[in-house]
Amino acid sequence: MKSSTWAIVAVLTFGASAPALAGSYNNDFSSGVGAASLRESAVLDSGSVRLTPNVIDNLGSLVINDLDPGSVVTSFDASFTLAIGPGSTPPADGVSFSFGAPPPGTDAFGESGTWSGVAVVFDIFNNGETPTPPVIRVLWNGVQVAAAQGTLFSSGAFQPVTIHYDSNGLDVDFNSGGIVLTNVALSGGPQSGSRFTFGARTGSLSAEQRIDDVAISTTAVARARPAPVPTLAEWATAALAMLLAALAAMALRRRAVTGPGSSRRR
Ligand SMILES: [Ca+2]
Ligand SMILES: [Ca+2]
Repeated sequence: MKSSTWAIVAVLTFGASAPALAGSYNNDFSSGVGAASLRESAVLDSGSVRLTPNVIDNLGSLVINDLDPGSVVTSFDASFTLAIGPGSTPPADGVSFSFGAPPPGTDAFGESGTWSGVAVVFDIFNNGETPTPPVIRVLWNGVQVAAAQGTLFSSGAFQPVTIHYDSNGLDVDFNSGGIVLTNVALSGGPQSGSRFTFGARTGSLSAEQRIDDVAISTTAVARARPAPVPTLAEWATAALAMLLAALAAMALRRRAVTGPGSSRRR
């Protein structure tokens, strides 16, 4: 059999596998936010994104466009730097990194993240959370699934954050080992249409809250399963059925012309 025939047989027998897709967003915010949008109090300022100023009652978000339209993200790597401060005493309220569905329209959101999906919450003010802030909390569809306490306020210095997700779960590293969470399970994984976002809020107390040097890369697979490819046996069965039908039609035609029951002889 020729190699091209073997290739066709292989595809018919085993089906074509879905190709891996990939998306990315990289920005040092020296000249705009790129394929993303700023909401409410968030502004491009001094080469970074200032999500909130050190002023009470502010809400600001950066929403990155869908990196993998129509696909499901199966793993991602995100890194950025986070600066919290100056602020009031105590400072409030915190910053979120999310991969989920942001509110529709242009509404901003704060430290609790998007309405669905995963949110990594850098919570600097105690609203009664457990454990007590300052704490990094991981929310999955709004439910806390992991948390680790540590210092988050940095008096305005940028500190590195890395976040990794794959089939083993979510890993978070704040300030090069300062606060670490590993293999946090996200049951069911991200949904198609999820977007990477940052949010921050101030209330009756405040803090300046900034992000910079955002780098995100994904791997993804197509959401819709391709139509099943018939197997070789199914092709053979279909071909045999067509052949039998053709033979039966020919036999009937012959009987109609020459057979004893032919209407021509009546
Ligand atoms: Ca920058
Ligand atoms: Ca809080």
